[in-house]
Amino acid sequence: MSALNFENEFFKGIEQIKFEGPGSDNPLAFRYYDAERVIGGKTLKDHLRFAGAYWHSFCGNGADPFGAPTHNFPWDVKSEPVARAKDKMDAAFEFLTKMNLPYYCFHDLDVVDYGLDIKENDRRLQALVDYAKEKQAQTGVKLLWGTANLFSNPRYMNGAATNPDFHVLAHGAAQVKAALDATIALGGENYVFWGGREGYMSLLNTNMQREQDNFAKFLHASKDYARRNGFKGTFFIEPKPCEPTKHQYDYDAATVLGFLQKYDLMGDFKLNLEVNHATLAGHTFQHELQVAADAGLLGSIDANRGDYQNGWDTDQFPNNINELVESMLIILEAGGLQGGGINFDAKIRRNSTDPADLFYAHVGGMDLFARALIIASEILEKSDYKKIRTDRYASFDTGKGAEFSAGKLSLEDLREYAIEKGEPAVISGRQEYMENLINRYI
Ligand code: XUL
Ligand code: CO
Repeated sequence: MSALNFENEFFKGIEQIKFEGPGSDNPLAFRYYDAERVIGGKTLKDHLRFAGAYWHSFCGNGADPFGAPTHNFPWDVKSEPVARAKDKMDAAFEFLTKMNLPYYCFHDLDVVDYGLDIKENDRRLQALVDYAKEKQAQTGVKLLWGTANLFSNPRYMNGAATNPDFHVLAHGAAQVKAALDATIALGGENYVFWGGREGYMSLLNTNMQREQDNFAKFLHASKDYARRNGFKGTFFIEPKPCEPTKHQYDYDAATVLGFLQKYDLMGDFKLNLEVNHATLAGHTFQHELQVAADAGLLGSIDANRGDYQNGWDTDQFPNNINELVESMLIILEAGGLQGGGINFDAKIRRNSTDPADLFYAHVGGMDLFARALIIASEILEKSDYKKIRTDRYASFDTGKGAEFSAGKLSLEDLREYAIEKGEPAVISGRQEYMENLINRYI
């Protein structure tokens, strides 16, 4: 029996995960994630705002295109959908509590099975929202964001908001309405749109302009509905270049920035960036973070990692400290995530079949982010990292460079300057120096 009291306990024999410090060799303890430790005036808990992802951790059963489920969950046995969903929710809140995850995230279809009857689906979701309200009150766990799954049902095979058939789009809207109602009822802090099927498989049968216009109208209608019904949080678009659709409209951060500007959605929408989506788009995660930060759109993160040898979304748990230190540098310099947190959109491997595996995965991910945050904050405070980058652009701070930055020089003025000053000096970019600097602090 756990020290915590769970009536319907699923992870028996696993106690609440505690911080034991870097010297600990307990695989079920934190070595760096000391939730109340203060860094730069804020606790680690408040910086990181970790969330568990309902779909991977409580629904993902290990099935892949070549094989059957390997994760046979004890909460997934009852035949009546609402009763089975309540067992799953018991398991979810037990895990979140034992894991010290302050938040969770879900799609409508994660919490309860949907059929084809909209009103029946709404009734089922409402039953689980009522149940989740109790669970949130008992445990203090909060909803980071809700979303609607507009990609699994066969009707969405040609898209939801970008479907060429208006009738399908309306079904997507019904689902978003219910998911927004659920998010608002549960005090959800944000709402996510990930458009897995919003894009095209072939341009031969696609009117891209019309689909994107429809997508924007759909987002405006969703936003207006949510605002009318009291939603104060942020909407996030989650970019991904492909998979399942060959070309997704929300390709990457820069593409979404252009879309939000074109369709007048900048005030309400920010980005939820995912590591493995960035690498699929041919970018580093750091690149995506920087694009978002520079545009004031750095909202939230889906934490995971890809596999260097694979070209698809493997959604593995994070384990690359260099990648995360560089990421935390960008996040800290941007003043943190705007409204969001760090959601573990990651799944344990198909052959990780012990109940404890889910805990090891999250312990590793949370510790890595905490460690990266501590290191990045030290780099910013103690090293010449910021100064080197500032100094590199010093020529734009005074004299003609400053005049250029202020928009005061013409092309002819620039030519005159080049002639007057002659050939520029060779100045090193010092990349290896910077790489070593990061490694010194790790
Ligand atoms: C898929 C993905 C989604 C979104 C939510 O690649 O990341 O799980 O995070 O729909
Ligand atoms: Co994601």
